[in-house]
Amino acid sequence: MNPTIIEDIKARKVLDSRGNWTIEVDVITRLGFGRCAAPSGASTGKYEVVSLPENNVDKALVEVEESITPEMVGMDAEEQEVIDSILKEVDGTGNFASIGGNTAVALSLANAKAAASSYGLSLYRYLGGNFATEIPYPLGNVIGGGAHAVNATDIQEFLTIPVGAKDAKEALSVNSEIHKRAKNALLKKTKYNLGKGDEGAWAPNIKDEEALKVLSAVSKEVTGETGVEVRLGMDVAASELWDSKAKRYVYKQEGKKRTVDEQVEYISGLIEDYDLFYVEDPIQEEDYEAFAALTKGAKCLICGDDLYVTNVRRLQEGIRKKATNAILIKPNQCGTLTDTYRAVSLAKRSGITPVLSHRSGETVDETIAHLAVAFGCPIIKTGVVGGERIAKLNELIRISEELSTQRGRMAALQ
Ligand code: 2PG
Ligand code: MG
Repeated sequence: MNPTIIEDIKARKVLDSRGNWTIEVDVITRLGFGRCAAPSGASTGKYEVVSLPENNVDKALVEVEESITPEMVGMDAEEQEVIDSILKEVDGTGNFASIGGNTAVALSLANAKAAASSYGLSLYRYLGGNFATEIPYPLGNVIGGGAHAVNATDIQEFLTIPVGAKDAKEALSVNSEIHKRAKNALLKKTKYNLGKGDEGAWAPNIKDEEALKVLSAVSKEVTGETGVEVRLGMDVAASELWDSKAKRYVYKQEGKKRTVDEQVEYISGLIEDYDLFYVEDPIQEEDYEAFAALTKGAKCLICGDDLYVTNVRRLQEGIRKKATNAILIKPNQCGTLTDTYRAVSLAKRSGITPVLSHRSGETVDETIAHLAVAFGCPIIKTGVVGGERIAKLNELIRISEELSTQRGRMAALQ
């Protein structure tokens, strides 16, 4: 009896962290069960696969019931590539404009989880085998604005990564301590005028460099007390700042507009001044050349998110043009596990660091924690606080527990 044969599929709509409807899928195999809910972005890349908007989740449900379930039932969930190509065939548009990238990603990941569960395995172990050994460093959003908050910083995310942490628990506790202390520092700075953005980051109405100063001071304080080295990062989400007609990056808080060259210079200056470890989308999504100009001299990770949209062809172009040295990996940008894996493996083969990431609209779905471990991504970007963020972070704790039990067993055998 093959334990991974798909017996049934159920799709439903559930709420995400912004209170929008999203699609959740259950895949039931002979001996297993997998569930996954699709996330959604606010600062989405122009070249992502198409997500059916929230008021169209009902259409997605009909699609799953009428055209996808009849194709998938009876198939082997272990044949992930075949399942993913069926999703593309049923869709027929090349970018999931018909069934929705959100529908596709929920089905694709739920399928892998069902296959893993059929063998009694965790998803990271089923996908990563014996290569899945490392817990990624959490890159957490502490302060932010842009498309994720009203009237806050221009740059979307100011992040911390506890590079000196010895394990997952220490890493998580350092990031959350920084988040708590940043609140007090920002309350003073903003005269108690402080809210939170979509990802749980503090959303102050201050200039970007002020945010960097606060984050830097607070991180140093926490490092001083814990001994854990912490580095800073940012997601500029520059496509959101780019005015394509004026050909300028528009910073509202500063009242400044920057040309492409000025943008490269500005970001290089911030990298230098704040010893940044990580900078995502410092340049808008069409401009590989300016990305390359920045990456050339940068002593930090320059990561493409909207630039690549987890798309192998766009990554190939980036590699040819030496645009970045890191790529953000978001399964819902490409719609299938197979394509996600292809992007990660091309990146790794090419010396590009893959960073597994959440979206700003999330559920408590924990799948990306498993993908980061399975694919050997050294960094996971998934926020610091909020139920939908800690769902992934706490899963890392569980995975690390499992990994150390296994290491203990191996050691006992030697
Ligand atoms: C990003 C993400 C996640 P969104 O830009 O990297 O932080 O935001 O999901 O809104 O695209
Ligand atoms: Mg981004």
